[in-house]
Amino acid sequence: MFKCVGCASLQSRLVGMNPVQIRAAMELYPDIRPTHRPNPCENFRCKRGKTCKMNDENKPVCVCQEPSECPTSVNDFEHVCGTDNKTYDTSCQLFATKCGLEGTKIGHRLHLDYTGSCKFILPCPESELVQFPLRMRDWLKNVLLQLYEHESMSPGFLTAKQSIRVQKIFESERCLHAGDHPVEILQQDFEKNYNMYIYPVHWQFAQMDQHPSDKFLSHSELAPLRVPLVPMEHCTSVFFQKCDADKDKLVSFKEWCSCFGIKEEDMDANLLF
Ligand SMILES: [Ca+2]
Ligand SMILES: [Ca+2]
Repeated sequence: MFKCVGCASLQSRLVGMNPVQIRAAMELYPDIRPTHRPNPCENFRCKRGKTCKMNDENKPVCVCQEPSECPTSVNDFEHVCGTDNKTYDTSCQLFATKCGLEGTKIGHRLHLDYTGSCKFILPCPESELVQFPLRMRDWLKNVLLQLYEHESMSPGFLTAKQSIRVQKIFESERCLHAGDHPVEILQQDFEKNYNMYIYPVHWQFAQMDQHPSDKFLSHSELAPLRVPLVPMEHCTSVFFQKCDADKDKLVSFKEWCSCFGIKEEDMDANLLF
């Protein structure tokens, strides 16, 4: 927030001045003018693709942003590939375009597919698709263990409850160390130490299920995990599509768990929160 050094003393000096003197003082120090009101759009949040504008009644409202009003990319890393297989200069441009298509089928289907310009992504063979959850499960477990280790240096990554859950995995001597393990080892470890994998799968779901927190993941809730992975792991898109077993465009908690081989009895969503 703007801080006017010396304003307080100035304002106290205004007391006792005649109107002309006050006007002169205010012209010298415009930031103490009583008309200096905060912009109502300043703290008014709009979803991606929209921007705040004042309507005819002088109230802040969210309207579609013009793609041409988006700041242009500074480097190639800002390009994104849409699910329409078109490269957009920035994610702002993609979401502004999507907003402009609101109410149409094309707009409904347009999502951010992955970061970077569109490129040819190899098709995912069934054999690799089977390996995907194995590697991802192991990775999720390692992410949590890393957060746990960080926690000792700079707390705030995990809640006390989460820390207790991860501590159990961290302290287990049987825990498979992070590394580039062959899929056979990952499979064996999953069977042997199944319990260690339940929490990381639950935890990742809860991390993403925030807008809203309804035990279903929408395309945009999955995006933070999916988007950076797609250009690196060519089975990502197919994997998440298959996760949505009933094809309602949402990945439910049960669908998510079964994608990662979590047993029915360990799919209690009440464990999440
Ligand atoms: Ca949700
Ligand atoms: Ca579904």
